[in-house]
Formats: sequence, structure tokens, C-alpha cells
Amino acid sequence: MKTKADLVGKRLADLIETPEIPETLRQAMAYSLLAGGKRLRPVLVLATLEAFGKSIDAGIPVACAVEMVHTYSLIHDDLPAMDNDDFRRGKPTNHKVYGEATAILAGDALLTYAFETVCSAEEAGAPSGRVLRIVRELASYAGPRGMVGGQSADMEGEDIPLTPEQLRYIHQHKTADLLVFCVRAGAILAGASERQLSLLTRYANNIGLAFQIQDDILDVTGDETKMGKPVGSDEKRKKSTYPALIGMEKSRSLLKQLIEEANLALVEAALEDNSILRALAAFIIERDY
Ligand code: GRG
Repeated sequence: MKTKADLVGKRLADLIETPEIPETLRQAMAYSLLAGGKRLRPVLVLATLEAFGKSIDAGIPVACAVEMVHTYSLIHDDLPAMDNDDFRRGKPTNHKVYGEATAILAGDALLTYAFETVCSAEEAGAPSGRVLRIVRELASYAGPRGMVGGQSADMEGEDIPLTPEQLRYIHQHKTADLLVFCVRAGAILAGASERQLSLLTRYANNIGLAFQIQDDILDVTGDETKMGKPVGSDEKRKKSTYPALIGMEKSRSLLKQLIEEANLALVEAALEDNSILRALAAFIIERDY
């Protein structure tokens, strides 16, 4: 994970190291993009390619693009009009450093630059038909039927009790959809069959939901300093979570069940080597940050 994360980090730094971007905007983009995230999404893209025994070269632009989309979503999520957070990963949020207008633009810039970047997978050797499919899927999983839709439902569900189905909808779209994109994009680049794609989608949906439940559990039990949050930062959030809705014990057993389902789908997909994807599924529930 670390080697892949470092590789993507270096490429991201190169991509925004250009005098063509106005300096303040460039600094604001770099501030959040190079702020020490786990790089889970890029690693998923590259690990999926490796699971098919393929070179990761054509996956690097896709991996960089998804990290840009993820970073834009965090910058916008932290804005006063949304979650109004002052800290992210232990540092002041983008708008606290650069002001709201520049933070909005930095998010917009990362979202649009992501689409320019993903297209360069073609120059890195990916067939254009596969790149086109990935562009469409990125728009779809990150857009109104995906992550943005989930964020909207999350905002509307604040301060009101949600049913388990409503909470699942929010988690599915706000969090899991981008992880699903990563695995599908790696598989599409690798030339997976439709059956393998659908099994890997099942794997990703399960780890995506597990990722969010673990996030909710860590909000209750985690060391907030380790997670880069100021102590007590979640007290202002009146959002439904799995531990609040079904209790901690049931949340933990649901987590285990989701990872088992994810691993079953991996086995059925008959990949060349599923060990890294298995390890990533385990990491998602074992992580403490
Ligand atoms: C503003 C369109 C829009 C969407 C925002 C991602 C998101 C949707 C909101 C962030 C709020 C949040 C904490 C969601 C839970 C899951 C999540 C995406 C956590 C952060 O992802 P990590 O842990 O972050 O991979 P790092 O810091 O490692 O990159």
C-alpha cells in the first residue's frame, strides 16, 4: 500500500506543479491534495490491476484522478455551508487557510482536472474504449446518482431519525460509490469479463459499506487526535450512524459479515492473485484512523 500510495503522491505533486495554474489556486489545491491522506482509493485501482496480473502503468492517471475527486469532496464537505469543519487530517481545513471562495475553486479545479487526468490513461497505454467507459463511470459514481446524491441525502437526513434503509442509501452513495468506481476502473483497464466486473462490484460495495461503518465506529471509540480531528469535533454533528441505529455490537458483527461477503465475491471472481484485495478488505475494518 505504501509503495503505491507514494507513487501516486509523487505523480499528483508533478501534476499540479505547473505555472499554468494561478499560484494561489495551485497552492490551495496542493494543500489538500498533498495533505497526507491514506490514498485508499488510488491503491484500490492499482491493486485491482495487479489482481489481474497487469502492469499498473495505465492505472496511475486513473488513480490520480480518483484522489482528486476524493479531495474535492472533502474540501467542499468541510465548507461552512456543509459540515463547517475547522480541521481535517490534523490541519486547518482548506477554507480556513485560503478563504471560502478559493476553497470552492480549489474543489472545482480538482474535480475538472480529474477528468483531464483520467483521459491521459490513453497515453499510458490504455485502449480508448476502456478509457471512455472509465470516464463515464467516474462521472456517474461521483455525480448526482452517486457521491453527490449521497451527500445531498445525508444533508437532508440531519437532525431527523433515519430508517436503516435510508442510512444504507446515504452510506452506499456518499462513501461506497467512489470505492466501487476504483475497483471497476482497475478491472475495466485490465480487460475483466462482465461476470468478473459484477463480482468485483459486489466486493467493492461490501468493503465500501464496511469502510463507512468502521468510520462511524471510530467516531465513537477512536483516538480523535490520531484520526487528525480536534477532540469533540463530532459532537456538533447530528447525523445518524450505524452504532447509534443498531448498537455497537451489531455494527461490529455487520462489519465482519460484509468483509466475509466481500472475500467470497473475490474468490468467485477467480483472479490471478487476490491477496492484495483481501488485505485491503482486512485493513478497512482493522484500521484505527
Ligand atoms: C461534497 C460532493 C461532496 C461529497 C462529500 C466524502 C464526502 C462526501 C464527505 C466526507 C465526510 C465523511 C467523513 C465521509 C465518510 C467517509 C469518508 C469519505 C471518509 C474520508 O475518507 P478517508 O478516510 O480520507 O479515505 P483520507 O483522509 O485518508 O483521504
